[in-house]
This record gives sequence, C-alpha cells and structure tokens, in this order.
Amino acid sequence: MNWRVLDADGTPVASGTSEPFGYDESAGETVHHIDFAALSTPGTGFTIEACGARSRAFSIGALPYAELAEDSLRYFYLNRLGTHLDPAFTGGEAWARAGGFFGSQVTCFTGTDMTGTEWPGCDYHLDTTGGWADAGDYGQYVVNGGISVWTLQYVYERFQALGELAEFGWNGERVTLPESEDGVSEILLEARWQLEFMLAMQVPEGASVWVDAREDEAEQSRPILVDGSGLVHHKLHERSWLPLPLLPEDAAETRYLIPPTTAATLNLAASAAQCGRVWRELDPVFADQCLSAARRAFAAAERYPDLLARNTFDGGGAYGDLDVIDEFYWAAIELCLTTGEAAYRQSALTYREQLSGRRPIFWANTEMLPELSLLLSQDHPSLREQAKTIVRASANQYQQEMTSGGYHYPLTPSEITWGSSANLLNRALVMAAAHDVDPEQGFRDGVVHAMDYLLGRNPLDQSYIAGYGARPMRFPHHRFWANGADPEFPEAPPGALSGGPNHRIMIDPIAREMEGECAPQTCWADHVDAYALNEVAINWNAPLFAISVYLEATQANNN
Ligand code: 9MR
Repeated sequence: MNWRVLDADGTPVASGTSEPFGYDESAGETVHHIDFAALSTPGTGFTIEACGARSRAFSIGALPYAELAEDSLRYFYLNRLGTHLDPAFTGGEAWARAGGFFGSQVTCFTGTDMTGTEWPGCDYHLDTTGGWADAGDYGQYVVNGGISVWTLQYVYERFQALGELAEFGWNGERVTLPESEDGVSEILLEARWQLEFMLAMQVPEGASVWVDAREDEAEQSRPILVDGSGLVHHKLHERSWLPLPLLPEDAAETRYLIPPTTAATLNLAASAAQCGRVWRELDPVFADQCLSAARRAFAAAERYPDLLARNTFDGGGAYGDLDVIDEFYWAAIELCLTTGEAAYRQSALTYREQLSGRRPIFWANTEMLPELSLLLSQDHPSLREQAKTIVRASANQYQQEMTSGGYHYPLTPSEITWGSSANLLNRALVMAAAHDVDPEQGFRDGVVHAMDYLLGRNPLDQSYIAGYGARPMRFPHHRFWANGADPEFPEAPPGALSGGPNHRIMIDPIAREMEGECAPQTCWADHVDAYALNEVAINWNAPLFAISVYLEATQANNN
C-alpha cells in the first residue's frame, strides 16, 4: 500500500510503499510495516495517510524522553507511605495527600493462615514506618522491593560509571524530594526511602521467629521456630485485602509481619550490598549499615536456603518463588562487587553452576541482574567478560524475537502475562546494556521499539503510560488514583505505567470476561477493577524510569 506523512499544513513530507508482514496471531491483525525514520524534522501535527485512513496527529521532538524520565521517578515519591505527600513534590496538586501508616510498630502474624495452620506470633515489634506501597494496594513486600531498589541504584551506578551523572542533572537537579541535598542524586534518595523500610524488615540478632518449613509438595504450612538472626520478613500487610478506593489515612486495620523467607532475605542482601557501594562516598555510615545488613542476610539465607514463599497469607500478594538459586547468585555477586572478598566470589560461582539458563528479568527471575552490575565494574575482568557474552546472547535473542513479530517489539506471547509492560521494559534494559557493550548491533533500536509500543504503537492504539501519548491510560487499579471508582479521587499521574496486556492470568473481574475472546496483545482494559491488566507497581515503574533516562541520555549524546 502507498503511504505518506503530512505535516500540520497537510503538505506531504515523506512517502513510500508498505511492506506486508502478514497475520500476527498475538495481535489478532494483519500487519503492514512502514518506515519513515528518514523524517526527523521536529514539529507537531504530523499525520500518516494510508488506505484512505488517517492516523492520529503526532510530534517529532528533540528530546522526547526527558520529562518522562522525571515523572517516572516521581511515581515512587507519590507512593510513599508513612509521610504526607507535599504538593511541592507531587508534580500537581491532585496527587498531594495526607499520609497514613505512621508509627508502624508491627509484630508477627498470629492466627490461622490460608492453609488452616495456626501461627503463634513472636515477641518483638519492628518499626517499619516508611517505604513505598507495592502497587495499587498498600501492601509492602521485600521481594518486589529488592528488584525495584536494585533497578534505581543500577541506573545511578551506570551513570556514575559513564561519568554522566552531572551532565544529565541526576545529581539532584531533576526531581526535587523532601530530602534533597546539594549534589546528592534524587535516584539514590528515592531508593533509600524503600531500602530503609527493607532494612527494618530484618529480624533482630538473637530473636527467634516462626518460619514455614513445609516439604516441596505439601499443601499445608508447617511452622517451626528458628534463630531468626539476619532473616528478613517476606512482607507486611493486613489480614484481608483493603477496600478500594481508600486514603492511606483511613487505613486502620492492623498489619502483620509475614514469616521470613529465603527470597526476601536475599533481596535485601543484594540491594543492600549494592547500597553499600553507591553510598560509600556520600554517607559512609549508611553504606556500612547496608553492607552489614547484607552480610547478615546472606549468612542467614545460607543457614536457611529453603524457606520458600507460597500463597499462604491472605490480604496481600503472594510473591511466591520456589527457586531461589538465582537470588543466591544475584546477592553473592553484589556482595562480591562491594567487598571484593574471594568467599563471595566463590559462592557466586557455585550458585552460577546451578542456574538453569538465563531467563528474562522478572521479580522472581533475578539471574540477569548481577550480569548488568558486573558490566559496570572494573574489578573483576574475567567475570565482566563473561557477563558481556551473556548479556549479548540475551539481547540477540530478544532482537530476533522482535523481528519475528508483526508489531516489531521485543516480547513473546508467553510473556504477555501479568505485568507484561515491565517484562518488555526489562528486556529493553538488557538490550540497552548490550548496546553499551556493543554499539554496532542495533540493540538500541530494540529499546526504542519497546518504548514506542508502550506509548501507543500497538493493536489497541493505547498508551500504557499515564499522561503520555495520544490515548494514555487513566484509570488504574490503585487505592488513591482511584478516579475510575470515585470521581473524588485523582486519575493516574503522568509517568505511571500500567501492567499491560495479560492473556495468561486473567483472574480479575474484567479480565475474566475477556478470557478466550482477545488476542494476547489486546487482553487489556483501562478499568479500575482490572487488577491483573491495569494495576501499577514499583517493579514496573522502575524499568520505565531506567529506560526513559537511558533513551534521553543516549539520544542527547548521539550514541
Ligand atoms: O506482579 C505480580 C505478578 O507477577 C503475579 O502474577 C501476581 C499474582 O501473584 O502478583 C503480581 O503482583 C501484585 C502483588 O501480588 C500485590 N500487589 C500488586 C502487584 C501487582 O499487581
């Protein structure tokens, strides 16, 4: 088919013939490709004409990702608990609100879990005030906290390695926070807000705690009392799910520490180890606190390597994970990078042997994270060379998968599941790192395609990012951005990312209705009740931030 691009005055500025791709099953459409990359004149009001139809108007801008980078970081401030959200920092009055979950002195879960087992509780309280809400719920989960904090700190470390922090203003000039301090990166300050919560979830030295010691296949939990020193509680939430909408100040139910798990313990070990190096110069006391917590956590995880999280406690997400070798590998490498100690290196190599391949990054699949950290280090040349090979191989795979799909984006139908937007962005993160290593392979194009897809170049003609694109997501499943449920509550703020299409775990009331009726890429709705399709979450916004800053910086530097 012939196509042309018109400028705002209707003058043709580019034209060509489409390339038929054929039927794309995951999109449920027959697709043609057009390529107008040659058109780079900045302007607004461009449209594409083909087959007698006209596209929405679009712009061509010099640095389109800069504002998104700031908004996607502000997402985290907007989800802080244990603090009032001050309009000076919210990027708009609508998202300011009173705080809740102040003076959070919590103790261990007592009573009956979902498998019918009684839990006796523990004799200590932890002050867990602070941290971020995980998502549309106010639950707080160490497992998901770990990958999110790691991703923010990784962005910081990459800039630091390239010497580009100040050049792009990420030394405190881009996003203002209550803690802002001259020269200190807002990226680190925001990550610290959550990290301090995670540190507070660690069992005090010498305290005993009940953990679930059930065998692999057992349906019922089996509490045993252990020396909890260094272990980390899996999560913190109420006995049952809170209603929506709900202001944090109105949340009055008691919250409980859910028993420690090996995965939560290793999530703290990995992200606190990384903290131990990124804060070294800026705040040595905090860096020491992080590193010592990380060491204790790692030792505790080695003492109890099979405290596995399952769906046992109601009122919050499960964040279950039955394989923690990848978390062991991740934590060992981060500790090795921070301390340079041979024992951590040896331990990392042992866990690495046991990995079964390199899965795409996901909150439960963390074995690629340490490879990205290794790329930034000068200290372990042989590990770094191996990391390059591993990252390149994954990027090649994603690139190939991209070219075999009609919508030309690096995701496979099997990953169009709960949180698919982040699956896509995490693949983009690996392609971005591969581009750093090997700029000649076109990997950065894959990153751009991933972002184009999220911003609207998709079969639903939908931007999954609030405030961006022609038809942005507006009504997420969120207890405060709950305009979809109650007009008194705000819509999603700019820079918040929807979980995205999901054709695999269609368990919410909206998704259930669509099941079997939608092509994978179209199983989505901008609906407040669609928590499996349209929630937001810290581990999804973190790679959105990472990719926005990456695209902004690489575009500005022409690399
Ligand atoms: O992101 C999580 C996804 O991978 C799981 O399939 C899903 C069901 O267990 O849970 C998602 O995480 C949710 C968490 O359990 C509770 N807070 C909201 C999270 C995002 O929907």
